[in-house]
Amino acid sequence: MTRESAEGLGRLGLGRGDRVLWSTASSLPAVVVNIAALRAGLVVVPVNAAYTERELAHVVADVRPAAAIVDDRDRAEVVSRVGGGDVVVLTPDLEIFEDTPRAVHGAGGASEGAVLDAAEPDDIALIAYTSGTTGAPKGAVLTHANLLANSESIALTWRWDADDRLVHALPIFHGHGLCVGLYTSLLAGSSVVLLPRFDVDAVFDACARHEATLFFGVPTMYHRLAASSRVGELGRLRLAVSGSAPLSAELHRSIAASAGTEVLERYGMTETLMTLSNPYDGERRPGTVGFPFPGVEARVEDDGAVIVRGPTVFSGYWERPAATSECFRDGWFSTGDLGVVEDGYVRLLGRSTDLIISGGYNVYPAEVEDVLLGHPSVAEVAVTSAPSDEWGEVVCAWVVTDGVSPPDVDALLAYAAHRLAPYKRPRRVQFVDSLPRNSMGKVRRTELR
Ligand code: MCA
Ligand code: AMP
Repeated sequence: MTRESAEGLGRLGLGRGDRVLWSTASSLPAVVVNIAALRAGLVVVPVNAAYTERELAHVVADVRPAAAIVDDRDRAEVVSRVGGGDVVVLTPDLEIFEDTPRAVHGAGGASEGAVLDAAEPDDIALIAYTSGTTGAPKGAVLTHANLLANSESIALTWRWDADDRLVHALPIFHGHGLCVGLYTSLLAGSSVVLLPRFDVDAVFDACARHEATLFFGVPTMYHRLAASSRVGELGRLRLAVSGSAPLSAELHRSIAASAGTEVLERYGMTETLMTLSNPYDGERRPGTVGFPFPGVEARVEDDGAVIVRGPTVFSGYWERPAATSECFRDGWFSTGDLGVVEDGYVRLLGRSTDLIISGGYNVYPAEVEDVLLGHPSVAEVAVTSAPSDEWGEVVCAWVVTDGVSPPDVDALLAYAAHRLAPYKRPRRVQFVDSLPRNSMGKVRRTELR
């Protein structure tokens, strides 16, 4: 299937190094075309399918794709318009959307019988967009060697083999669902039950019906699974893994008590892929992310900064040399996370940046603030997080109005909804007379939290 799909991409004129934006819900054709593109030496650019026009347009303008694979007409239209009419816009089945070009003016690629899998280890495989502290998402450039190192070390550490079966309910366009879930399943030769979205009963049903051995989730998913009367069914799995956000020690222990399974918590980032994991054998210590994966080195510096180095770490941000050099020192990548080491286990303590993690998705306050400031009645705004049992953190906005228009939460949220993906939208809006600032004029966020 992936050969046919790769040949289809080649016939459109796509060739090695061409960038293909890929933004779809979970489906088999979407997975097939992703693998086909990698086999043909194309660069896949995964994009969250919940992005609004503003967010999608930023990626299109930044990465300048030759083609895009999307599964709805609205996104097809945005890509085509922002791409200046040069982008071939396709469904995952490689049907061309109306009013978009029918061929790429490029080098041309895999025609029938062409050699696939010719990419070199240092060729770019993915450009994965991740929010920067400046508010504008940057593309993390990951090579084939990065993806392979990631999947090899995961498979080794978690004893993943061809007999395994993963119930996959994560979005496929982020590192967790794509590089950990899908690519490692393929490397291990195991099987995947791909669910269209996360739903508690659908997960338990799929685990039972397909005799699954593996489930991976973000803590919000475990929170919901733990609240179900069926939580004990998690105990039938060989391994349940949590990542992307902190799993509370309390939730870890409650699942152990009710299902008899110790969730294995691991840590990673889009830029570094997986770097730390609790052990498969031995104590899975609640509230910690364990030890470095094979081949990865990790250190906690005197100021608590977690830095990592190894074959899974990316080569830099797409066309942003300054941002790239800022986060590397002597070959070590500075994660922005803070931690301590206890008996060799790394315990994460928070972030050195203002990043908010809601349900496993990253939200940068600066991006939300920039958007809200665009509303005509907003004079000043600060975005912070509030703790939430279900989501980990939720987004809160503190707003000073222009003093003319009356505060109107609904209008502000409607404005945000047009410009921000659902997980970035404020859950709480508080109108205040002024924002607390230090002598430099910087907002003191800790006072607002
Ligand atoms: C959905 N909503 C959210 C979130 N997700 N709000 C805040 N934070 C979120 N994460 C909105 C919905 O749009 C909806 O808004 C309302 O919340 C309730 O939706 P609900 O149906 O309950 O949510 P859901 O669709 O079930 O989604 C929850 C989820 C999802 C399944 C936990 O957020 C999710 O799939 N998270 C995983 C993210 C992930 O894969 N992160 C990996 C990136 P309204 O009511 O307005 O309609 S990190 C990574 O990849 C690195 C490498 C790593 O370490 O893993
Ligand atoms: P992303 O940039 O979307 O790949 O998210 C990476 C960030 O998610 C990391 O820098 C961490 O802050 C966070 N993260 C990932 N796994 C964990 C974990 N197990 N515990 C706490 N934070 C995590």
